[in-house]
Amino acid sequence: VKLDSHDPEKVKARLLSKYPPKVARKRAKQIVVNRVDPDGKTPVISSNVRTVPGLMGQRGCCYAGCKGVVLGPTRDIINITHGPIGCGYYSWLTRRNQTDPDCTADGHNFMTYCFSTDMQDQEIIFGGEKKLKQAIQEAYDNFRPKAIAVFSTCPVGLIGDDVHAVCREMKAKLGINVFGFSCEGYKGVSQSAGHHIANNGIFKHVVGLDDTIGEGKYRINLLGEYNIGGDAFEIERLFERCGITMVSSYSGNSSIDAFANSHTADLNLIMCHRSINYVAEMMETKFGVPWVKVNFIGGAATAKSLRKIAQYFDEKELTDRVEAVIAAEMPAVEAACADVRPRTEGKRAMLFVGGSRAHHYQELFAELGMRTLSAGYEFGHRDDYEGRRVLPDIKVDADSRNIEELAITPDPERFNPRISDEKKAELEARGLQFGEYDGMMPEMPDGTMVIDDLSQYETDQLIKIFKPDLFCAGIKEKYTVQKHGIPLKQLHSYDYGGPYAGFKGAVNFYHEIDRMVSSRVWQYMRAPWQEHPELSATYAWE
Ligand code: CFN
Ligand code: HCA
Repeated sequence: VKLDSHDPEKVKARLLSKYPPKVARKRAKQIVVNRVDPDGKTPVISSNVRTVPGLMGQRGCCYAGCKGVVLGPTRDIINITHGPIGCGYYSWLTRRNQTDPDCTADGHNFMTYCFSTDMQDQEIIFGGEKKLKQAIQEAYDNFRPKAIAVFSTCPVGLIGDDVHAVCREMKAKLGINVFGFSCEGYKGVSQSAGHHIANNGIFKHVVGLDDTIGEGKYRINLLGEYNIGGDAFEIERLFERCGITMVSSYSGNSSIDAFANSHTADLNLIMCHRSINYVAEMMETKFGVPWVKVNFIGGAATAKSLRKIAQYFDEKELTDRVEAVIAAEMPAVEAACADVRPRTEGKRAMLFVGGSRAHHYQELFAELGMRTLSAGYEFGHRDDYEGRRVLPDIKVDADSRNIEELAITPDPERFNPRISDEKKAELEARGLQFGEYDGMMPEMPDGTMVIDDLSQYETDQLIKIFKPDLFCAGIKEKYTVQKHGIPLKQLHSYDYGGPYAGFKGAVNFYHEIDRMVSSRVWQYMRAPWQEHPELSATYAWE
């Protein structure tokens, strides 16, 4: 399929032409024109590498990945940021992960608070452990939480505070679970390192603490779904209709008790692989819980994922119920799609976000008849791009050179393979894939530009060359893109919208995208520099 009149190789050359030779060489490996071989193999893309200093990138830090992303959405753990106040403030509800405090009897919901040690010069010079102890005590006295977690920011690692020793001491003193994370912002090359640290910590300190087998015939965990804009609520609604019991989510609207009990589930479903694959792998090794990849972004993807769950349990009762739910809910999705499609068909989008959404959301755009001209992750790894199956020997955790792998072995007392080898082979023969996920590139047409860790300069150039109908990214990109007269949809926070997951979410998304690409307002947009050319500037190297 020819995507556009532009030759992608020429576009690539143009993006690189203004960079100094060393930078151009590095970026050349991260800007790839896609080509999929008949066996599904794609070109190699360099990713999960340090951003070139001086390039304005989209990435966040290790602390953001650990505290903000993976553990932030849990409602009843008090998360204390040990560091200067800006770090806590930055991660205070900006991600729009929602909670339902009515879920637990005690009604604990600490998500609306921002807990921080507010580190000052005093602590930088004399050490911050004393202030951290006081903060933990104060949080305990005021809220009596079941658990307190401590997150380290850059200065903590630089001055050498031992947050783990403080946590052990306070755990013994208070008699509740207190645990710390060495997720200093500078670790690794992006938020991805923080995901790994969060996965390790929650597995080490919480998973497996409660062996009670709860109610429900079909018991699953939903991993890598953070309830942004209420996505997880919509997915849970579908689970309930189908008779599927969610033991724990990781970690949208989750609770410490659910994490502690999650190893008792029959199956792990992975939504965002990038952020949570480590927990899934560790749970499989230690307790024998298998995992399958799901995607609830898009009507067809949602139906497919529900069918995957039914296939795993392989019981007529569940299969019938899943089919009934799909039959009841799909018509509204199809009708909404048919309604907007005449206006969205043929429109062109670009998606640059995180580590999984730039892939997942392409399904929704395909349903709308829209083409993805170019896409990329901020911090995805090679396997997220190229697909795991074509990379059997890749060291998945290249980012995490300085992040300790937990040495996990089967738990002799509690290891319980949820499915026999014969049954697994039978299901595999019927098309259910265990422990597998698809990368972004095998599903994208030849000639698409796949760009890792996109820079602001490249964003401006892509927009000038392609003039896409829609650009999807985050808050840092939003206003510069809009000043080019191109609408920007935030695929992180969803702006003020959502949910976009599940059947109802797909309908919301169709309407939102219709509104954005059909609106004429962007054509009237005049950027300040167009009105007042005297304000225009040129790049130093031009
Ligand atoms: S909710 Fe997730 S879906 S967890 Fe991850 S890789 Fe971020 S916070 Mo922003 S929106 Fe984004 Fe993904 Fe997984 Fe979110 S695409 S960048 S670290 N992400
Ligand atoms: C993060 C969180 C973020 C930022 C979003 C954005 C999110 O990376 O620390 O840049 O708009 O989704 O909230 O990805």
